[in-house]
Amino acid sequence: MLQFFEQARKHLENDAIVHDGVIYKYEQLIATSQKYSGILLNGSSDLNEARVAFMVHPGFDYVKILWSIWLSGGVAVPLCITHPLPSLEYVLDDTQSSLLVISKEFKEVLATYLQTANIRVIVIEDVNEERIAFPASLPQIEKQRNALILYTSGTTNKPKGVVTTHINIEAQISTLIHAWEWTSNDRITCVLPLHHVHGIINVVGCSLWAGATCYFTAGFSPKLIFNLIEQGKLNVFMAVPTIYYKLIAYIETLTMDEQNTLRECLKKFRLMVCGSAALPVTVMDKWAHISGHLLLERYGMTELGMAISNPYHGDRKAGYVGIPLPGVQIMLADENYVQVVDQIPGEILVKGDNVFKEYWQRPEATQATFTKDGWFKTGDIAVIENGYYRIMGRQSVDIIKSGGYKISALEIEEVLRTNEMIHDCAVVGIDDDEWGELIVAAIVLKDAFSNDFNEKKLSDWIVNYIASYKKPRRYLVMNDLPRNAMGKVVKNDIKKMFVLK
Ligand code: MCA
Ligand code: AMP
Repeated sequence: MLQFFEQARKHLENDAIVHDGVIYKYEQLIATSQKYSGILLNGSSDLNEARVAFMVHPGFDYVKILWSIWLSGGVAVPLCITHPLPSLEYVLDDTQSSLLVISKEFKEVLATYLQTANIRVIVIEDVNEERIAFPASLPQIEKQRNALILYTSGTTNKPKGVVTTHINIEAQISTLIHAWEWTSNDRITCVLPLHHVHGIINVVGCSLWAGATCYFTAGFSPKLIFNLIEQGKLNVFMAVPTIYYKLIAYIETLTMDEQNTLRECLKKFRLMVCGSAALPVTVMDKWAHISGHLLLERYGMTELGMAISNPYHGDRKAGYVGIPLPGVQIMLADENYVQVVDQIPGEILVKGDNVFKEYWQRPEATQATFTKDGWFKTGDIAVIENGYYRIMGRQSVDIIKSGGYKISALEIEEVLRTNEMIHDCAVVGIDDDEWGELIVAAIVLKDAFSNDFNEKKLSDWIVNYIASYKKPRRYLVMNDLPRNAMGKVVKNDIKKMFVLK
């Protein structure tokens, strides 16, 4: 029996999920997931690692589908609910998913795909749960089997599927359960998207493993979050720095009385965590002033779950991500993968059960990302100072972190180059207080459009091909891109031009 299910069985009477005011107990979550496994299995005894894509709003439906995929032996492929069709098709084709589970409202965006694709489709609203029987039996799942494929952007133009096994997921969750002292009395709200690790593992995975309660609100809304907080519903909160920035901005619009009420409620929290991108010290300080809490910053990656964390008890140092989590081995290394000494920066290398298995059907990329000794190369640079790790940046200028999302500059450039107006382009991220980095693009126009550039038209066009969070927010029209003697675009010069602009 998979551990997540064993865990849930210990807490049958507890509230697992609260969604739109409806309470779902663990007992109900277990029963419904089992019933849905029967639907997915459709008479077979085991999905045998078939990829099952699902496009479902965060909430009870999302969790029941995820669990039913795992119970029936499938590999879960959560689709981003805001992606345009080309990005969805890319994931569906790349994973060769044979089954797709969707909420009714996503039929429209998938319409052209559904007309031609050879895939079994289940629309949740078309299933009458009352009338489904429990499957006669469920398969025995070995923990080394594949469990999840999440797509991550990197230094290639197309995102890669990160495959994690049940062993990996259990390691990623259990280290956080211990390190952050999760219990069944905890209550958290999920405000993050559920096609990435932060939401899936840290928030939903950990809370349901602990027998705690996870509240779902409709998307990210400071007002809804504070409503829950004021009602005393929550005692744990986790988010990316941009969300804390936005919550602070919202609080500053409230009256002093309202701020004081909120402060009293926030003081009662036991834990507030921040990560996925560097937490600016100014945000940490302001949040401490508002809430009385020093945010616990940690470092993670889709390929790893969480790897380094400030302590739950003890010093949480601003600007530092802490120390390695239990079960996670970290080494800082030079360009030859030789360990560097303290206070000398090096690339973060990681080993442990938490580390992913492979990039889906990309053996060369998988091989290239591990050293000969089996260390995973993160591409992030850090230094150890007084025992604490400080992230100094990334090796590649082509990886941008905006709003907590990892975004490939190359992927955006590839799309921009297909636009009729554009001859050449270079995408970079520039520092931004709210978003961490803001995506911007330097473009060289084709002659026919040199006097006729319409930024809005380009901006409206691009979201047909990439998610809106990947959209460049500013453009700079140039005659030529700056290049070095080898003819390579000098992206750091482009960054400076935007800052000066
Ligand atoms: C949206 N907008 C942006 C960006 N995104 N502007 C600049 N840069 C951006 N990146 C604009 C929109 O165009 C819109 O403006 C307005 O902001 C609101 O858009 P919306 O999509 O509604 O934004 P939101 O709901 O306010 O979203 C902000 C957000 C979201 C909640 C911070 O970005 C988010 O959920 N981020 C978390 C991503 C995440 O989970 N990352 C973890 C990856 P207009 O109205 O003018 O058009 S896992 C990971 O990194 C590892 C494992 C780890 O360590 O955790
Ligand atoms: P993702 O692939 O979306 O999981 O993003 C992982 C990347 O986010 C890491 O490789 C880091 O570059 C970055 N990251 C995560 N947490 C932090 C943090 N606390 N400080 C700085 N960067 C972070």
